[in-house]
Amino acid sequence: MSESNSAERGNRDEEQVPGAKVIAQALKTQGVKYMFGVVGIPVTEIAFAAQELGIRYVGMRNEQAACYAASAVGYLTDRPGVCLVTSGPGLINALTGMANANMNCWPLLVIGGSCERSQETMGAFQELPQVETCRLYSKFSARPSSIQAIPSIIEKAVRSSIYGRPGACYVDMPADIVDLKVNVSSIKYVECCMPPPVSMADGSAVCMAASVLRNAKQPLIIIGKGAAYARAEEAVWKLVEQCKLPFLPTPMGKGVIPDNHPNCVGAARSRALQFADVIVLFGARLNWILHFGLPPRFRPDVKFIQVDICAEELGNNVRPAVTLLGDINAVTKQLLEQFDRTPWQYPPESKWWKTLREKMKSNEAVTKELASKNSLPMNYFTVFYHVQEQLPKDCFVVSEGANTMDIGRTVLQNYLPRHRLDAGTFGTMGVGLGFAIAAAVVAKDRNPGQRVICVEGDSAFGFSGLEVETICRYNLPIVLLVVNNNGIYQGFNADTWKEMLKFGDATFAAPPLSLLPNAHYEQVMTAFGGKGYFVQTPEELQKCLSQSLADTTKPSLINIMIEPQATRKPQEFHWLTRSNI
Ligand SMILES: Cc1ncc(C[n+]2csc(CCOP(=O)(O)OP(=O)(O)O)c2C)c(N)n1
Ligand SMILES: [Mg+2]
Repeated sequence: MSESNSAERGNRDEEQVPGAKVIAQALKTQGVKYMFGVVGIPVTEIAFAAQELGIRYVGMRNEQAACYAASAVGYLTDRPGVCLVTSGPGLINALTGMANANMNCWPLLVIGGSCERSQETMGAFQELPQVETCRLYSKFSARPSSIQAIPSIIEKAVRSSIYGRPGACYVDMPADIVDLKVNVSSIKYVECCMPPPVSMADGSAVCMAASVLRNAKQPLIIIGKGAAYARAEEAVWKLVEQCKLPFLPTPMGKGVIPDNHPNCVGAARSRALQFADVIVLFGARLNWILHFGLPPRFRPDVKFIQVDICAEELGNNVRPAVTLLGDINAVTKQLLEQFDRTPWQYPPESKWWKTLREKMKSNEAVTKELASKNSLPMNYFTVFYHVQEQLPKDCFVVSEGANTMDIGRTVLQNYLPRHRLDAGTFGTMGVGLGFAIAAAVVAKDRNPGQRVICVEGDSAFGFSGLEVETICRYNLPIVLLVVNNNGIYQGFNADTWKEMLKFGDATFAAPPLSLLPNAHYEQVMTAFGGKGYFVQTPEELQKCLSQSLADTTKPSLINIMIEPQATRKPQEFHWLTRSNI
């Protein structure tokens, strides 16, 4: 080696790197592309360092929404988004997002700054036992023992978030580690973790599942968001068509096969669940959303074939007839092999199909009738009918609220997998704007021109309403619809509200469900330079929606006034509907 070369090498060894840069480089090495957060001591430098390395940083207005956004990126891209939060209250604000991600089985990596280690237990600024705090809401919660340990801890956190059943992970970064500078050469980056290994089900269980399905008299396929996450759309679609089976998506399973597919029995959901004798669950859990798989919503003798990535899920609440443990895409292909070898089709002229078709027809007729009512103020069905008319087929639909989400889900169609994001398994209000921001940021990168429609109840909107500023700051392609009934589930019109206040102070007189009548939520959007509309009639809604969709230069918010006492159509089963969340 020449003298000048060795001198150069010596200088490089002396080059110092701060912890913040090591963290950013380790994240980049693990394939992280998106970071959402709120900066503060000691994490601000991490956000700068991430941007320098080409990781997109989206500054949000509250850690809760930032965490929802990061988790949605995980679901959409199958690499965890990072939520960067400051110590103490910043981290605590992110806990709902971690819990929500874990409940939804979405990968997420939260990085929390924390106080200097030498000040722990002394009453340091924003001091909190953060690793312990996060343990309950994550798969993995740890702190690197030194700056040199950062790359391996981050690799482990990213890997844990996507391997097995995906979920939230937490890495704690004390201020002294973030700020410490060490020689570049003392840091060894760990190679990007391998993609999750693809596990397959036991061959004899696959044979048994095929045989149970062949003998079904009233079969049903249920497609959950686990199938969406596993990118199993092609295989599940093929199975449904090849075997001519009726299918039902769970809320976020919508779009794995398009909602307008002739085999979709979503419009006869209760009937399909109640009378199916064999049900294949593709990444759908028998939790409250599926009424625990128990009577009276299901037959007592229903045979479940459970396909899931997580062994601990198998057998929850009901003893399944067959369990297929493995990657949903790979296992569905195994099932397809069985039906390729010995072809089988469920007879399309069966009584079961007839029952389901009749029920769908009658349910659709009731929905249509409600939608066609032209009395004012509008009802939910009229609103969603007009929205559905204009919805671009490839748009993301984000939704939350009680009636708004429940009714909207039945009318608004999804045609693509992973294009519906809602309050999910945890029933969390406040996720909508964060999810919409995540979808819009990903869409900008992957599919420019794609729109995000975010359908919010007026209460749901309030939880993270100021993220409208974030939407405007980054000029994201989002159309926000606030379905405004002046309340939570139901509200009151301005006259009734005024009358009620005559009975005393609002803290006693106003029903807990009520919100301020005729609130002008659209002004939140105009305050930050976006387009805002206040609509009261179907014609105004049609016009403003087409203007909003046509204007790709600005986000917009349409505040849609509806009848405050409007509800769902009569239900066969009232208990444990989605409105109870
Ligand atoms: C974090 C959180 N807080 C409270 C609730 C209880 N909750 C369920 S739905 C809902 C809001 C429903 O009202 P809105 O969004 O206006 O929809 P609507 O039913 O009126 O259409 C609330 C507060 C919840 N699910 N999550
Ligand atoms: Mg409401």
